[in-house]
Amino acid sequence: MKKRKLEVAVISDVHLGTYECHADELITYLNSIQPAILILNGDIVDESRTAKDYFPPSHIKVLRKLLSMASKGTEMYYITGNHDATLRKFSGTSLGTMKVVDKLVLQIDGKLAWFFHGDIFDVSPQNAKRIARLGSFGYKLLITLNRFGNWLSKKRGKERFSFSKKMEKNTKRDSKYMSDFEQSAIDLAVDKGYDYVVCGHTHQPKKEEHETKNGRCLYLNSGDWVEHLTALEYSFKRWKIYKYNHDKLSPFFADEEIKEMDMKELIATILKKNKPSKDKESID
Ligand SMILES: [Mn+2]
Repeated sequence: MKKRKLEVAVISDVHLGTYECHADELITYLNSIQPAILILNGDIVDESRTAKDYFPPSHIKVLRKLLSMASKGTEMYYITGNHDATLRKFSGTSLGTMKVVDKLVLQIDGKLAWFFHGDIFDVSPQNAKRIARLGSFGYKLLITLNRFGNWLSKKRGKERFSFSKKMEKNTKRDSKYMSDFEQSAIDLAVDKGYDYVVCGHTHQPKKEEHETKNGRCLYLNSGDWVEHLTALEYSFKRWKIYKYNHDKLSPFFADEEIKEMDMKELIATILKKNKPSKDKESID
């Protein structure tokens, strides 16, 4: 079966380990593409999930599929989100072809694309923008502030991570929050001279060109695999929102190879392919 060749594919907010995650549809999608670069833009595994023992075979299959793609030469970036924040401890490390980062800058066809999950704006988009202007230090500070918010709500006897959950349930749908989120991302990106700013977190797939007094920027959001089942794809020098429910799929075929491969074998294959990075991400 022919897979669609893509230069870059971006998925986010998969929330593996929750009942709401559409893992089967995601496997079907991943089986239909062959991206040179795959960016996992946060909240792929949901560590704040309520049902701790829920991690069905289809969810494990997604992880295996991702490892298999990495072992077959797809350059992969795992950008941490608020639901997989444990991984932030490993930021800057790499497991062979898979790199764990908090944010990423790639040069694509001469344009600069800035990727980050977007939870740094939970503090308040306006304040976050000011702090994020402090560069790498500001970004780390925002992550710490959000973690402090989670810790505080836990201390007060509330459910763990209720802070971010509350943000996602009530505030994200709030159109003021949404427009502040997008505007802050765009303003920061324009400041830094980036052509594209690519987020997740809001679960709202979007592609929108913005012009500010300081410059232009394309805002992109990969949506989610909970409700919208969307991804971002870059090929033929343009970005496109892929919608599972509307776009034509390459017919599904079972990836027998993955089923047979055992986890240790996969990790060994990835580690063997450990090659020096091209330093593309060191721009910021
Ligand atoms: Mn998130």
